[in-house]
Amino acid sequence: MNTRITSEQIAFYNENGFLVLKDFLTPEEVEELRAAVTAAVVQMGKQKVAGAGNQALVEGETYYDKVFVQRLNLWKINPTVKKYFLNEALGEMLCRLTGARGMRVWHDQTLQKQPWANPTAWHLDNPYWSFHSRQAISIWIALDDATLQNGCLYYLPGSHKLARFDNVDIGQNMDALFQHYPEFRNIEPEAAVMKAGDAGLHNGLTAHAAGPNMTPRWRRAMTCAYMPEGATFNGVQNILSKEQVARLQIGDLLNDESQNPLIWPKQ
Ligand SMILES: O=C(O)CCC(=O)C(=O)O
Ligand SMILES: [Fe+2]
Repeated sequence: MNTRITSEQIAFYNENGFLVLKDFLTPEEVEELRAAVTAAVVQMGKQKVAGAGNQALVEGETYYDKVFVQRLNLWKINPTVKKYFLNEALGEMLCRLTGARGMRVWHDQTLQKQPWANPTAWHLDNPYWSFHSRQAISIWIALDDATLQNGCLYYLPGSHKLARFDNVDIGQNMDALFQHYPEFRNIEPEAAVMKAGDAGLHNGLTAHAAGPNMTPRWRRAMTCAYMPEGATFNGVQNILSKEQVARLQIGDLLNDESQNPLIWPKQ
């Protein structure tokens, strides 16, 4: 895992709200991570979120189920996934990019576009989550080559600076976000074509999307969203179980090590 970044890359990330890292993983590492993700997905069956209290949410046959196969919090059941995403050096890199003093896992997720998958509509991530922060960041690692044909990501440069925290309920329409943010309409999207092992980083408020998969092969990715240390509960349930939400008040520090482990700095 190559977590070295230059000050130019940090400046690019802060200006544009995203950054693509070539050869983030070696070919051996991609193979190891891909195998671990595959095993975890098989282990989970139709259950979408790993861990106790999450049995109810299962995959169905809706439009959204055909955007991608989505399985979350694989780190809780797979030590290899945990090794990659709860990695100290990665946490330090994310802090350098965002300026946060510490980083916690929010949730990981594998997003696997099946052959002929629907497109991923334009959206912002952070408004879905149980905290609000301009320093939230996600890493998206390509497990297969991601191309214009099979549904690579697209980012809207600079959109993180204009975005707000209110959630736009994204449905099937690719353009729903632009109705809410007319100021995004003139921004030229940046396609993030990647080789397996390359990684994209995006701010939790950067608008992003992906095309459909127009190939008979899978486009698999493994991603993880990170929450800066010090973030507090905003009342949104998202990935938290009912039991966890019942114990939280708005404004409480989100620092449960079993749900949101601190990956940097290590105590
Ligand atoms: O992989 C995709 O199609 C969408 C990725 C995404 O929305 C994310 O990583 O936040
Ligand atoms: Fe997203």
